[in-house]
Amino acid sequence: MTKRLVTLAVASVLFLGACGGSDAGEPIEGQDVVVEMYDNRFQYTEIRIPVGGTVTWVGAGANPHNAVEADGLWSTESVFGTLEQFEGDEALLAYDSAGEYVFFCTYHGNSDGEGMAGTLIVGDG
Ligand SMILES: [Cu+2]
Repeated sequence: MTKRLVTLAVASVLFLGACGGSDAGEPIEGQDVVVEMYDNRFQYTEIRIPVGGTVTWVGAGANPHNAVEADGLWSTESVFGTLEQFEGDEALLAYDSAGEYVFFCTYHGNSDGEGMAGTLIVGDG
């Protein structure tokens, strides 16, 4: 009985640690990356993928969100059909050109990389 209670307590601490919002701004790197769009920030603000890699942009908040490249080179609208992605909505984009791209949410950020925004680095940038 005692042992079980201790296990539950540890699990609770881990759960709080994962959901405490301390992951804001952490970088992520991978071939196929999933990035949740919270109210009102991106799960990751620095994303690195190889040329040919993908990012799945997932709505994960009560507000509508999107990811738009600062110069309009790509956006989740192109595959999702609208700039309004809500909780559970997914837009998968493949990136075939190396580059360093600033992206932002048109509702909660701007093309200067302020507010809900981040940087995607494809290949060597
Ligand atoms: Cu947003």
